Formats: sequence, structure tokens, C-alpha cells
Amino acid sequence: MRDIIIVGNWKMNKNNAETKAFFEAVDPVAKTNKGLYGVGVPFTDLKTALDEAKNLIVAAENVHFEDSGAFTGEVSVPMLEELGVKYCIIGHSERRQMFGDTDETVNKKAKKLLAAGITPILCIGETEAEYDAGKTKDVITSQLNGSLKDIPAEEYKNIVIAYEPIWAIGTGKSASVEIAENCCKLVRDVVKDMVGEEAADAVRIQYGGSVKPGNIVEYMAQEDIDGALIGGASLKPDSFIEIIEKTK
Ligand code: G2H
Repeated sequence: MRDIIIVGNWKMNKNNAETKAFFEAVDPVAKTNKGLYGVGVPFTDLKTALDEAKNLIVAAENVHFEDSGAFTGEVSVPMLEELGVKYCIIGHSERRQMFGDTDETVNKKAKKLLAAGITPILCIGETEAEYDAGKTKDVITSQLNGSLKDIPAEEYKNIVIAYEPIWAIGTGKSASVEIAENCCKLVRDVVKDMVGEEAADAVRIQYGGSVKPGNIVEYMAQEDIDGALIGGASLKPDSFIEIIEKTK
């Protein structure tokens, strides 16, 4: 059975004082041996978060695939390693839409992270137009084939895939439990076609998009949903505590 993994995604929010206050309130609640809870934080908050974290896991929200060089404004895998980062979100739709991330660059990031022992949280998902046109399967298949190209089956236990339909992100319009489960199952089936059943059973799949305390329990009750990637509702300590309490 797969362990649950519920991760907040703060995006470009919170300074160091707010990070410290969040961890003081939330970290003690995240003590459980049933699964993992954590947050993705801006680069500038990573050290504070890692210093404070006893139970929560801490993720970076992006990384560059080169080790060093003339890449103004970027942060490399060795730099994350030096801080002790063990998880990193890659390919979030906001990065794909606004900052030019592609399946090809995301694939390079995933390989670099895995080689460093950092778990990639790979985000995929279709737009509303693609969903309406019935293209969800095609989009998911092509994103998974591209983003996880040439990654061996035995690595999938160290990978988290976050299925986030773009039409449900930050819109308050979450996918129905049925759609979320069907799409997460589809993700698992595509992984099975790519690298086999064992890897498909091992990979952890999150649903993301307007997850909140009021809907987390029903998502987590689904067979193919092993966790959630949570934006807005991870910013307030009280909301995230409620999410942890309801699922641990
Ligand atoms: C999707 C999600 C977190 P929210 O971006 O990755 O954000 O929960 O605010 O829809």
C-alpha cells in the first residue's frame, strides 16, 4: 500500500517570519507515521523551513537542470542538496504557462533530482479547452511520456505525480471526486503502459486544484489518489492543520 503524501504549494507567498510562524503552528500537528505532510516554499524560505521542520517535509518549487553556469536567477540541484532539500515540485502549470517550462526541460530536471536523491513532484494536467474537447488522455499521455522519458521503472517509487487540471487551479472550481479519481487512474494506467505494473503501483499520485478542508477527505478516499498538492488552502495554518487532522 502506498503512503499518503499531502503537500502545500505556497507559490510566491510568505516571508521568513511568516514561514517560522507557520511551522511553529503546523509542524507539531504533522507528527504521524501514516504518511507525509509538507509544504513547497519559495527559495528564500527554504532554510527557515528546513530549520523549523521536525515532521513536515519541505519542497522547493522549481529547480534548474544544469549544475552551475550563466543562468541568471536560477537555482541548481547541488544548491538544493546543500540546504538539505529532499523534495522539489517541477513542471507546475504556472511555470509551463508563464516561464517556458516544457516536457523536455521538466524531464531533465526530474533526472537531475532523482540522481541527487531528491523526490520530484511532477505536475501535469490539461487545460479547460482540452478537457472539453475530450483530450485529457492524450494530453496526460504526452506529458508523462515527455516528462518521464528514459527514467527507469525502479525509480518510480521515488517519484510523485501531481495531476492538476488547469481549469481547477486557484479557481475554487475543483474537479469532482469522480473526475479526479478517473484522471489519477488514467495517470496510473499510462505509467503502467510506459514502465510496467510494479512501477505503476509504486508511484504516488496526487490530485491538485482547489483542494480544501471541506473536500480533502473525499479525494483521499479514492483508490488512485494518494495525496494532494494544495495551493490556497496551504497558506493559512488553520486550514492546513484541518487538512492534516482530517487525513492522518
Ligand atoms: C494548483 C494548486 C496547488 P490551488 O496550483 O498546486 O493550487 O489549490 O490554489 O488550486
